[in-house]
Amino acid sequence: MKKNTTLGEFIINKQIEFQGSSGELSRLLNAIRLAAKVVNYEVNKAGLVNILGAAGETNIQGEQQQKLDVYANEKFKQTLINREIVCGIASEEEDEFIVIEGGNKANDNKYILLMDPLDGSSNIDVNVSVGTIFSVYERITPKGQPVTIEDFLQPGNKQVAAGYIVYGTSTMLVYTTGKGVNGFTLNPAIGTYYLSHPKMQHPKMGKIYSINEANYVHFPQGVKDYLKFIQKEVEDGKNYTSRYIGSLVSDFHRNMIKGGIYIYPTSSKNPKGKLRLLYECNPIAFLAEQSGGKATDGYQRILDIKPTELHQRVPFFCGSTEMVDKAMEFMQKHPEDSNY
Ligand code: AHM
Ligand code: MG
Repeated sequence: MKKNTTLGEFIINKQIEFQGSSGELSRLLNAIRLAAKVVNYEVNKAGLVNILGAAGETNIQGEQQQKLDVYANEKFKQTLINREIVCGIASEEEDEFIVIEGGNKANDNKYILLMDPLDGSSNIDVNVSVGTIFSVYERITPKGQPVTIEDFLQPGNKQVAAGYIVYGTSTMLVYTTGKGVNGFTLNPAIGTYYLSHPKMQHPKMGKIYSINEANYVHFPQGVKDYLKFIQKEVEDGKNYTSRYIGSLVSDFHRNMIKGGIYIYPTSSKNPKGKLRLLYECNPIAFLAEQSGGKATDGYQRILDIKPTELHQRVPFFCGSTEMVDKAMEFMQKHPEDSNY
């Protein structure tokens, strides 16, 4: 496909490739594209208006919500609900999943969507990139009925589509429908996304490692040993560099382009890890694999984990295949840490 293809054109062209497609997924992607533009506009002017700071609410994980988290959550929800495009939504900012009714038609919709509307939101105050992450599944419950928790607790290998928007120096929308990963950059002057990164490929090996090393003493032995291994490699003249933004989408996006590993392990502070399986790790893992990378919990493939809770946390090792394999070698020497 031509490099200056717009996201709208791309979605239409891709729909033609799916024989007998009803266009529902295309409409869903278009709704995300629209909501992302509105959120982007708001995120961009965050420093100009008095919109920063905590909204005074606490989400289910006991974290203070920033105003823009709430805004992004509402925008995505509103767009999807108004367009009657999905039958259910789950969000990091909502304790329970949302059943979309609004007449029989909505209940006939095929897809559910899970999202982290504004990930890395603690970075907003300091003008550092944040992102939206989304994950799409086909419903399990029959059409015409309200969705249930069963629809949301599907393993990541059942995802139909996943992606993120990174609100960075440029705003990009990156997504997959299981046929590779493509990245689109927003031209803010005209509000159009252009295909800027076709068929994104995760380098098999990289130089970057991304981990919050301040938690070192709390890490499992396998992670400590992997970090010691990197230090030894550096001593031997190999080239590594540590890069950690603390904004998963940005850290992953950079590593996918340049090659690297992102690790958020279990720790005595976060015994199950910090990141959420359903709307952070699964979509990122799908993108990682679709671009030739790898994502595990240190022992097993993220996409094969059968979720048990909506807001479940999981340790996350993601990025260049050879680096993830190496980290897993160290983890596997400590099988006791796989029972988190
Ligand atoms: P959030 O969903 O509350 O924003 O938390 C998720 C973020 C990730 O984007 C990031 O990689 C991680 O938390 C950083 O955590 P830490 O500050 O503990 O290193
Ligand atoms: Mg998050």
